[in-house]
Amino acid sequence: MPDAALRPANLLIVDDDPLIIQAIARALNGLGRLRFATGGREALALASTEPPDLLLLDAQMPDLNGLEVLRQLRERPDTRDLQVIVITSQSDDATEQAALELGAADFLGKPVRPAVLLARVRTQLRLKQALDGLRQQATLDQLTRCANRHVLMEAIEREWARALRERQRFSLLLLDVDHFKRFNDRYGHLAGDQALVTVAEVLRQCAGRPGDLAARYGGEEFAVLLTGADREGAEAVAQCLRERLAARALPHEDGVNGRLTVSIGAASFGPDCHGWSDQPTGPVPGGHAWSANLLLNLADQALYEAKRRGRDQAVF
Ligand code: GH3
Ligand code: MG
Ligand code: MG
Ligand code: MG
Repeated sequence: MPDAALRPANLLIVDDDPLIIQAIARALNGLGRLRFATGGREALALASTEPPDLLLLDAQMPDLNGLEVLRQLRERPDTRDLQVIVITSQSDDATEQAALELGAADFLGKPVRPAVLLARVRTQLRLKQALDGLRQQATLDQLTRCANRHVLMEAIEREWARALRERQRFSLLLLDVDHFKRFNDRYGHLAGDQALVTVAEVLRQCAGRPGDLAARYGGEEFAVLLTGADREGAEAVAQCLRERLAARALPHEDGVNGRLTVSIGAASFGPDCHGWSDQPTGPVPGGHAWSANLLLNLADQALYEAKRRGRDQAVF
């Protein structure tokens, strides 16, 4: 029976017996894209290159058994939260308990009963879909689809710790739309919202490398976190932002030169920075929250200076 509320899903079916894979695939036909693996190592590789919505995992496999696969998945950040159903011919309590303790969502015995399997898979996909929705709400800004402030703060803390550990540097740009109150006053709040969406699009275009993060910091302020970027790298991104926004040519009669513009303040952190050697390299009691605030403060001072110098510019 088709399930209108269920979006097409991405499923990974893992069993060392191709006949069982066939039987499972037949039962789940129509749910979306099905991928297959006949061993534990292949399963790990496929799951980390493209994490599926749901993994159906055979417990007994010669190369790497299912529970070991599950344990390794839980250790990797990109597959830590994978939804997994363990399927086994060895339906003893110890295996079931171990699977559940490793976070398996469900546990099924063989032989596979197609209708029951389908019902249980549908249940898990519904849960996954609901969870994805909640995750998006908790991490994305509704209007611009950029990461929200909470995600930004956590990312800065992570990046700071990594910079210390790997003796790397990173940069932060803080960006504020110029005379945006006047823009709203003249063109209306809806046009203002649309302008913010455009700024966010430009942000994503210029900060598109893996590790870059574009976030809405608040109101008409955005931030860009640039992994591994020094001052020159940050300057290049700031220039990209200002050029691409200029190319969109949003009129702003009460703005700078008749166009919607932004001011940018930048801050970097790296081994040559003042105070670097005083930084604790291990885990910090209470976390790294202070680091995010420190860097944001520095970027904010530079932003203030950009405003003071007449807006429509970046200060480093
Ligand atoms: P400055 O160049 O000094 O930054 O001037 P400004 O007018 O941009 O700064 P100010 O902080 O005075 O005003 C920010 C404005 O941004 C006021 C607020 O109504 C508007 N704003 C904040 N969030 C939103 C939003 O989500 N949508 C719209 N349309 N406007 C917003
Ligand atoms: Mg097997
Ligand atoms: Mg502002
Ligand atoms: Mg502003």
